[in-house]
Amino acid sequence: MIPGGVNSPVRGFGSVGGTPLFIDRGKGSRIWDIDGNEYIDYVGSWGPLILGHAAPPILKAMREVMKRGTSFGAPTEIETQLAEAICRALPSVKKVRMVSSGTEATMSAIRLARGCTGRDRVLKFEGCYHGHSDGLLVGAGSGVATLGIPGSPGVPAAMTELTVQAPYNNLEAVVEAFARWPGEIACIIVEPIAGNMGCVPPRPGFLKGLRTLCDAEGALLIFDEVMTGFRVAKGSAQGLYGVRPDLTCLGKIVGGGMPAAAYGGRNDLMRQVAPAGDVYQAGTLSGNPVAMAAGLATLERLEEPGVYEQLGARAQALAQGLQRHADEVGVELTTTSVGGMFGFSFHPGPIECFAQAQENHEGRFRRFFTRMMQGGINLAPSAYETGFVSLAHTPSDIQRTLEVARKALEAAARIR
Ligand code: KE4
Repeated sequence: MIPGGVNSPVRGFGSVGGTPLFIDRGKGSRIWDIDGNEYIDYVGSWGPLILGHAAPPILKAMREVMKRGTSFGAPTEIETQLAEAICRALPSVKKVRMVSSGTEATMSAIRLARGCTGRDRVLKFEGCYHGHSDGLLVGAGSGVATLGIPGSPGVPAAMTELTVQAPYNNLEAVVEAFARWPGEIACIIVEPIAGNMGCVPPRPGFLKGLRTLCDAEGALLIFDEVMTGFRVAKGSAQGLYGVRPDLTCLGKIVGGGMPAAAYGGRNDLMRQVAPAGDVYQAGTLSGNPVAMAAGLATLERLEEPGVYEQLGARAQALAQGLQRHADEVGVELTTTSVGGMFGFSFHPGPIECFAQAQENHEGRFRRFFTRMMQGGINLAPSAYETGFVSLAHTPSDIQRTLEVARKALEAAARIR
């Protein structure tokens, strides 16, 4: 009934083999498949469920709103409250527009950057994923700044010719791009922590360097914080690293598990978004009250003291435990954690860009993933994703996960 049996490709188990789990329900850190098998879940709907599955404050908030209707296509107080919560948490965001997916958020932010600068080119980084809008679906580049080539059938070359790609963590390639296309690059869009090639943090100085180059070249800096927003710190990655983007894209957590995302930033830029300005963007369900309720309940819980220390401790315990066991069984593994997100790759390290990430041992990942699933641990079914802990994950969840991981790592180590 559904292409590949899934509504989003990465769910299809294409890189790990076998049949995707059909999920029946979730509660806290756990999910159950339709055969009744229980799993400790580290996908968390790909990031949104930072409070855990079926979190009581979110369900309560949604129920309250739903009693009064589910959608009006008109301004509501609750969308304004979520906008205020976002602006309160992110000083760089003075105005914000709600949309319904991260793809919409990045697509719209890029249109705004082009509209405000009058320039057409966009620079992105290999291995960073910003959703599936045509101009951002470009194939992996080479080691230098390259012009984008279509990453999918159906994407015309004309749509990717304006997309420049550079290796992540490589400021020299960015300097070269600005030299090659002077005055043509409208913006740089970057995942401040790359979460779609495994979990790859920025090298010290990388983000600051992008800020400096954008200022020098008259380009705008867009942080795609769809994944990192409210995931790694109270002020998101921009707060963690102290670099102020001109525009920020958000998703996942700001919708609390419901379809909601956003883009926002400097007043002088956001004022140019229709109907205040001429840069057009629209959406039937943008600011949907039920989704706003889920997002607002999530952000309010995340404003409580100690939540990011707890999330960081859980993710770090997991990453360090995996590293320790891998070293004990003698399998090459690189692990990372930043706030409530973590990554691991069957690779000796270092991993600072997509070309390096691609050198991971996919056979070992596949074996590890399968043994973890059989052991009741649900991980992202791809070596190029990031794992997420929630406030519902307990120290005993981590301990259980590491017990299963030790055996799974031994099995992976047996693959040459
Ligand atoms: P959505 O359109 O899927 O809501 O957001 C696109 C997007 C934008 N920016 C970043 C940094 C993202 O990570 C994403 C979506 N992430 C993927 C996988 N990491 C979601 C899972 C999927 O595609 O099914």
